[in-house]
Amino acid sequence: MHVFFERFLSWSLCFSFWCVGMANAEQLVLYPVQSGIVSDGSCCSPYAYSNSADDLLLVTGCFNSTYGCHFRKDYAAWRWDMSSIPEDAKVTGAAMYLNHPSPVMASWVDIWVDATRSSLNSNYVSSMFSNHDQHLHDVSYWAASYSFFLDIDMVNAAIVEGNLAMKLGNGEGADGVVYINTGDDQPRITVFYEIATKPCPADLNGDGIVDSADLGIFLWFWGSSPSDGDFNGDGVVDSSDLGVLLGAWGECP
Ligand SMILES: [Ca+2]
Ligand SMILES: [Ca+2]
Repeated sequence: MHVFFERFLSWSLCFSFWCVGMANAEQLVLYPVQSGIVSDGSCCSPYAYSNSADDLLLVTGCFNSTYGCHFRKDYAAWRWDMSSIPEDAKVTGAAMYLNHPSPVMASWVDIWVDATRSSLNSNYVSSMFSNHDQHLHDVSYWAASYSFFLDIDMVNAAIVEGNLAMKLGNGEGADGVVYINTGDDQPRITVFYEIATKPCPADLNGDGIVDSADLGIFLWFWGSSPSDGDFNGDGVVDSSDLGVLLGAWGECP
């Protein structure tokens, strides 16, 4: 309903001002498509652990415990598929949100984020130490959640590359297992973006003028639901859209 309202508002303005270029505001919440624990092999008292979602990762079941291995002995990593965001989207903001089942005192946590074409694997996750697009150093918090803004240039690159990856070093006080949550509690990205609307949508053949050629194309769409002829965005091409086309008759502004 919210998106419809924004589109309606956008189109209403479009009609009033002879279709100057407008943009529709959109947002998407993305959950990881791959995750796992990466061990550097130095944990002093490993716990057994397996994660069926991370078969490409080197999973050795090595966790910090409250009194065991501290100081970044293990790392958690995730990958998000960014392909659901259109490549022509103009990203206006993006945030990463980490959730924990209970408040966590986390100190000296390091976070590396990277736009990539790669799936997670041991070599790639290891390379993120020196090859990344954003690095949060010595993060500290005491809460059930933590969030931070993602670099917009990196998010744009990730949309082109196809993936965004994150690696998190446990630091001290934050047991690694708290980061590997499931379902809605997984680390998630909210991306805010805009999609530019066509300045002259009724010009269906793109020749700079709305005339009988466009009307012919439009009538071909009649009764169906192609987005090109559905000027008011209600999902069907009908007389309402015909009114828009006739109202825009003539040269495009
Ligand atoms: Ca035309
Ligand atoms: Ca319509």
